[in-house]
Amino acid sequence: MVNSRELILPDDLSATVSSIIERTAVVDVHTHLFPPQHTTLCLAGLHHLLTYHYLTSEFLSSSRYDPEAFFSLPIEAQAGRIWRHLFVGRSPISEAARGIITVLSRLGLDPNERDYERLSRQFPETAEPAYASHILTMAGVESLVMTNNPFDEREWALFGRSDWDRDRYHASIRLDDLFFRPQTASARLGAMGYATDLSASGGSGIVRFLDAIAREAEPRYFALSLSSRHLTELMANALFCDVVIPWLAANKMPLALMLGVRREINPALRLGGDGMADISLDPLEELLTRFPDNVFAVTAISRESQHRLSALGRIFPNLRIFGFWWFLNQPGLVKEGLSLRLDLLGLNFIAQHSDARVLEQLLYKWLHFKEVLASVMGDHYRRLVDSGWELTREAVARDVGLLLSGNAKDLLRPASVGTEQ
Ligand code: FIX
Ligand code: ZN
Repeated sequence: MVNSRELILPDDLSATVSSIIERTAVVDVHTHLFPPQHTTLCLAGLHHLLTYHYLTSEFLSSSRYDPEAFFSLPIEAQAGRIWRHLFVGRSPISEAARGIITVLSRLGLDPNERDYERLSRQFPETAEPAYASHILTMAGVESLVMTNNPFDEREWALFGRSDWDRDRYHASIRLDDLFFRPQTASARLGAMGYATDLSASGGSGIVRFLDAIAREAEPRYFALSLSSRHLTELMANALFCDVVIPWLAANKMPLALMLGVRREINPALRLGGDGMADISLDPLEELLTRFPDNVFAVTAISRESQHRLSALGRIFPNLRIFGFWWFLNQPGLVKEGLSLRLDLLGLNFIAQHSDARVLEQLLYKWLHFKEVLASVMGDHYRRLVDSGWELTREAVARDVGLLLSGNAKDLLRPASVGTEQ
């Protein structure tokens, strides 16, 4: 029997769950953000918010504006056109468009200002460290994980600097180029002094490379974004199965798999032209079975994959499910998916990642997600209480803490790389 003073009264349940969720700090396991010290890659401000690829593709597909002509405009002209078409000519009803309205409101600006030049003059034009830290704090983001491509020299330069906060900005190493753009990877490996034939001498070159980049970046995981067909191909790829997977296991380094993307289905739209692919989770099931000593953090993009993914999460201890990715990150689908995950997995998943590319997106992505989480958790707790369970504030805070940060911290525990294998 729980001390009755700590119990949440039925009438207070929804409000209590909402306020606990609102105040709980999050660990954001997947973003495309960079620390503000990396001035060329850290994106912030209204022009970048409005030219987010979710919005450029919504604009280009609904306005029929010529993509090439659009992308040749300066960024402020692109942003102005998007504003006038999606925010003045119609209501900003899509999730990405509503996100802009949430950001403006949270920053104390008037989202009903129709004149883009006037609006953009009011928007903070800074990406200074103090401003970035203020935005993270406002968004309730305790720490976040970047996406770091070791084959992109400009991005990788970050790790040559020591003036940024490694406790708040964690690295993750994206291996897409290694497996899906081998020519780019080989060229860069050659430039860094590694053998360009990756499988040469049983993969010892790539092991040296993995050791070196992991020591430099101190990543919390390695990652691939891919389709199920790609994953099937990887299961027959010696570099993947005999070199990379054993290296990850030996170094206790998780591999994040972001499943279901098909790149460049409409290249004219640039990043906004990437789409969704096939949905079979057969190769994932095989991977989880074949490599029980590896930890796989998985998110899948399609609604159709969610049921089986959750079932796999209950069956395989080496699978950590995270977030609602990209085309799936829409309030209706998140609501359905969260409810399914809570029903099948209890509290054993990482509730969300933001995928933010522009600093201030953290403000809307986490707020919108927390609204849905509060409603779904509220319903689940109500059913539990109706069944006779005594619920306390402490229990809710503990559970929400697991979903928003505890399970993420467990995945992101630092590994020490480079020790004898
Ligand atoms: O591969 C990824 O990490 C994707 O999230 C991105 O490629 C995609 O462009 C994106 O920003 C989705 O939200
Ligand atoms: Zn991403």
